[in-house]
Amino acid sequence: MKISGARTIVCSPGRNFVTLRIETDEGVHGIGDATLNGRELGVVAYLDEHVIPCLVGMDPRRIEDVWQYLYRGAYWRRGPVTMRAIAAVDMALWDIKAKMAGMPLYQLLGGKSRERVMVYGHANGADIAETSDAVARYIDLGYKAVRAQTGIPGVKDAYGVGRGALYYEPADAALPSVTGWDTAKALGEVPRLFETLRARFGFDVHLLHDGHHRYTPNEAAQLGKALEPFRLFWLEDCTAAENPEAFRTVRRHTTTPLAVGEVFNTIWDAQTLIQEQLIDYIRATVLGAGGITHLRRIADLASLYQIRTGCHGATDLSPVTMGCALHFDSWVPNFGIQEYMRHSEASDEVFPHDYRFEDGHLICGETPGHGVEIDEKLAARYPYRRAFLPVTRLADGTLWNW
Ligand code: EZ4
Ligand code: CO
Repeated sequence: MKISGARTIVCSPGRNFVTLRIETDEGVHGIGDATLNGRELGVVAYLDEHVIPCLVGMDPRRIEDVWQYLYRGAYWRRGPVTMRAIAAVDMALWDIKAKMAGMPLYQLLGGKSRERVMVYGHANGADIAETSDAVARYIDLGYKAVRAQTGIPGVKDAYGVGRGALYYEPADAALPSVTGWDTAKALGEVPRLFETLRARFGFDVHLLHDGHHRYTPNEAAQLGKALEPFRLFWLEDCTAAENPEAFRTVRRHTTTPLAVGEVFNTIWDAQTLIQEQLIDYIRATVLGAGGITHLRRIADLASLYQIRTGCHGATDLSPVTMGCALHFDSWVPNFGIQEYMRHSEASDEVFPHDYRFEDGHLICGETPGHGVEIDEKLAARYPYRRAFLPVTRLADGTLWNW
């Protein structure tokens, strides 16, 4: 059996997506997601010029060998572009293998460890009252877990504050828009947000918060400590993780559970955080971290230390990644939670899928493969439009972590 061809498909049904379609000489095809928010065409060029020509003629059943070929064989390892290209190939090959087996993908991973996958939604508002109402809407929809972000008085567009109730996409402009930040104000406002939410909703709903790399280790420790009475499910990306040792400071000072890893590409990014038990949840994704083949290794390492998974699941990944993630989540023994930011209706139509939302959970389908396809005719109606993530500047003009 041979790979007879492959091509990238770029479309923008509400936002940009890069999709890889792999064909085989036996007529079975596979679909993978290669979307890198705000840098989409970098991955398209990498796939078209440097991956697809090598794939043609390879045996699509040798998923592991193809992975090693693209990772070791490139000499230039790791990085968001390379690892998303590898992830797209990996997703498509698992799709092909599962279709050939006539099984939903989770069966090939070892079968289901759970019936359904708990997800969390994104509640946000311009201030605490608005965010609190947004949390209420998610609870009404059946969500058991909600991430809450609030605007901060006097700060322009603090992280996570979107437009629209269920749909929030930060990559929204043809040139990066400029947002503001003020750590001192956030350290007062964020604990007030969670105090308000616990007073209104009690402790039965899981609450999460994303610091989006904005605090120094000491500030992150202060935030974690201040949030302890409100028993968060997790505090995400409380400080930047390029230097994983920074988390020793945070860990020493707070028992608030910590989650990190949506920007991680490989197991090496997560190694110190996991082995020193500096985090509680690893947020690496199928798309970001080299596909199912590699994410499985990260999850297995994490399982040795009782660290659980919490796959990134914002709209910057297509329903193809969400489909793969749900098969992975249904299998992975050390599952924690799955992020679920709803796609726009147009995105859902372009990517027909068989997973469904029910009572605060997502349930993967039984279709052979990962259960997600692309309607290319429809996709062609939504051409690519350049879109950047914002940048952040402090009041004095200093560029900060977005
Ligand atoms: O900012 O997906 O936890 N979720 C997040 C996301 C990211 C965007 C970047 O593309 O931090 O909202
Ligand atoms: Co995040």
